[in-house]
Amino acid sequence: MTRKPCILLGVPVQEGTGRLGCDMGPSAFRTAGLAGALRDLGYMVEDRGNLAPGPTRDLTHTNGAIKFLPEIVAWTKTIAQAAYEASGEGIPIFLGGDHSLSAGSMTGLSRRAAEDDHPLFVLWLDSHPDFHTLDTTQSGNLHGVPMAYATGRGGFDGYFPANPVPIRPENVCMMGIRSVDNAERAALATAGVTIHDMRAIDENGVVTLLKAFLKRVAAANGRLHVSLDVDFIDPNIAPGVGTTVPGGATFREAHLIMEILHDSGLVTSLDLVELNPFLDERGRTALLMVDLVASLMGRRVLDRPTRSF
Ligand code: NNH
Ligand code: MN
Ligand code: MN
Ligand code: MN
Repeated sequence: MTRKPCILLGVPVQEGTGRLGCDMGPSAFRTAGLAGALRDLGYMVEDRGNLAPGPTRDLTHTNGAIKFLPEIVAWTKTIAQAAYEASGEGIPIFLGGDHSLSAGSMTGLSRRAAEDDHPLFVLWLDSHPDFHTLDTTQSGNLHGVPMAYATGRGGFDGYFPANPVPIRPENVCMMGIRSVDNAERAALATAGVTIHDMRAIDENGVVTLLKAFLKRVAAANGRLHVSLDVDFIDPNIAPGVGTTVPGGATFREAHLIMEILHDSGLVTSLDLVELNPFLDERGRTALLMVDLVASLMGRRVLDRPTRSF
């Protein structure tokens, strides 16, 4: 069986968060052994090093809270192009960097998927929906907007690059949500995005919720992008992130999600975001993330027949 190569793309963007440190994320993923873990599973791995943003242009917005708009716009352009190119060659894995990088990855991947006649679906694993527009963000941190941009919500025109193939909100499933701002809550009420907050996970378990979504992806012959924000996981086991939110996914829930995703055979790309090595403890968050990627890509405890989902 020939498998597609894994293409590692470092994205040391940190201007989308309120604090420094995410620029060291790609380096920490490499130090934690990501490429080796993938090679051990039999993948060809091509590490393309780190991307760099293009030139910035002056941009001002009426929402004075917004921080680093020119920088994030420049990054988004670069990342979208890299995502478009890499997804034609293999399985792109974006090593963040803060979650603003997903504005670029999702739009580039969606463009590629549409050209290949597949709809793009997104599994969003995060404590936050990141569904602010430029007009509604109050923190001004642009890691809070990528999902709104990628799904084609208004207000990005003239600032962010054109998004040629907006992702259908119906094709997005969020899990782990437990911190939502008022403007996001209002927008999500009618957007059509599937949202499983922590309560839904507690009441139903991750298996039922995830399998229902994967069935939809398979039925639509879709491609599946997974966007994994470190703060999806409980901060007790994943402290290396700027925005810790208590009550997150356990080690077992996170691994189970990864294993089921692998069994589905649907995942075609991955974002690993918000790792802040400066806040980590002896690399444990980076190592946990690498472990989760290994499960997603096929590491298993025992051989078992691949179960349908
Ligand atoms: N919703 C908040 C904001 O927009 C927090 C976003 N922070 C994240 N997102 N870490 O995943 O500022
Ligand atoms: Mn996020
Ligand atoms: Mn095809
Ligand atoms: Mn988050």
